[in-house]
Amino acid sequence: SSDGNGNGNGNDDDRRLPKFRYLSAWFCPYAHRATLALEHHSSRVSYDWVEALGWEQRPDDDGVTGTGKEWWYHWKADELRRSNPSALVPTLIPVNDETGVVDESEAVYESLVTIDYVDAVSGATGKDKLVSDDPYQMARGRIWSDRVNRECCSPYYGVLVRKEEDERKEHFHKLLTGLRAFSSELVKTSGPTFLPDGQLSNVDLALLPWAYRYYVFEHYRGPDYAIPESDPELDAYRAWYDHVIGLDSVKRTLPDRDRYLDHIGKYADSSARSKVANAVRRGAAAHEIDDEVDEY
Ligand SMILES: N[C@@H](CCC(=O)N[C@@H](CS)C(=O)NCC(=O)O)C(=O)O
Repeated sequence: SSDGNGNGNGNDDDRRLPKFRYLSAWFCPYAHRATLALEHHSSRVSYDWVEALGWEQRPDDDGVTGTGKEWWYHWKADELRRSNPSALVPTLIPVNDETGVVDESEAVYESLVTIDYVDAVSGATGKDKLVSDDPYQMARGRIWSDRVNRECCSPYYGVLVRKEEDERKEHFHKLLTGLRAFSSELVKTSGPTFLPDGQLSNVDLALLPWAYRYYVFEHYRGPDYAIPESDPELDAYRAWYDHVIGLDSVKRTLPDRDRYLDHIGKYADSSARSKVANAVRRGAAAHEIDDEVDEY
């Protein structure tokens, strides 16, 4: 299993492990959540990475972008269209261990759901779990994965896709407010992770792909869009970031920074066409994709 990006667990002796075809895209932060869960549990689940989405440039005949170039998703694997009604990555398709039969009728998608699902099938126990056994912590984790998704992940696209400076600023401030809220929530536990005692969780994995990608703001939007280095309200967030980004299971999932910068430039100059980009252009949030309206 390989995506050309160093991912894939390459586990040969995996006959007894739950197995998946993992429909992904190297650049996609939503898919990155699933990758992080799969790699956290790499000794307990097995997967074949399938690069299922890519870019293709098409001419901007109608002058839609104002940039003279328009980019569309290059292609989507047929497998992705068949198995996920929204045809989005990440999508996990179970493979029968004994027969090798691929069961597309039991595909699992929506990145936040894939984390919990991988955790459940992994059979992990105790502190290895990404979803706490403790009912309060489980509920708190659900509240906060949704919240970071809305407040720290979705505004990322507003900063990049919106064309007016005041709109970009508004999304950036929303994101900083979300990060400060997350930071003060972190202080409630012993840290540095969201759950007590350094246990990694679905909340950490929900935010991490975007936290890793915030560097693109400064490049495309200037120094005012850097996440402040010395803001006491972000101290816990900083400690959290330094910890999670250094974990071995995380390090092997990180896309190359320059390659990603180039990729996301298509959002930053508004020439990208995708469901997320289209939703954000019409003024909706990235978590509010509408399959009918945002189809391209
Ligand atoms: N809500 C979805 C969003 C996933 C998503 O938007 N993935 C993008 C790639 S980053 C995609 O598949 N885009 C294809 C398209 O826009 O049609 C999730 O959390 O999994």
